[in-house]
Amino acid sequence: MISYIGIGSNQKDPVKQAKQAIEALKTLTNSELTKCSSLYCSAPMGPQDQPDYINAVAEIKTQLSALELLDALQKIELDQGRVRKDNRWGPRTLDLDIILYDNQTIHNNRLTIPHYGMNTREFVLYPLHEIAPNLSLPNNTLLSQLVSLCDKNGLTKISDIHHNK
Ligand code: A4P
Ligand code: MG
Repeated sequence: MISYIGIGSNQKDPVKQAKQAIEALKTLTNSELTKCSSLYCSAPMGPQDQPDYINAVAEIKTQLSALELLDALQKIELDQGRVRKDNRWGPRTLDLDIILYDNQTIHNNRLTIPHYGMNTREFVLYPLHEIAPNLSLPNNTLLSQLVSLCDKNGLTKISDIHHNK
């Protein structure tokens, strides 16, 4: 299965957190990191009294089920000091979201895939488009179409990291 993982951080040296998360993704069991976007700086969505975010998207090839993948990602979040709080969209050291899992649509009590916010979030769409320009969603919407409809909202590329496997 090919899956796309959204990476976000706005606490405790976000660039370092994002890079550390990418390193952790390289060590996922039964998986291989196949691509990773540049790091991007984005304005916070949600409460504005929090720092800017660093965002990126990684492509992995995995034999893990979607739930096994979620468990593994939540372990990485915890390893990097994530404390789950009730304040929705508040600051976090690391957030790893499953944006897409193969061409599947999944709805259960732990997972919604495609990720519910992906269609309108510039910090998901632009990095994803950087590494997968020809992608289409399970409902056949073209990613490039979503990108063209999505304001950049100040999103800037801060570094190019090229990962070949
Ligand atoms: N869950 C359901 N579907 C998924 C999925 N596709 N991938 C469930 C991952 N998790 C999924 O997540 C809560 C629960 O969502 C999980 O236990 C899982 O079972 P969480 O990470 O504990 O909580 P959260 O991330 O705070 O909630 P939420 O609503 O997912 O937040 P978002 O939507 O991820 O937004 N601004 C910028 N610029 N950049 C950002 O990255 N991120 C957020 C968080 C807010 N503002 C931001 C950014
Ligand atoms: Mg999340």
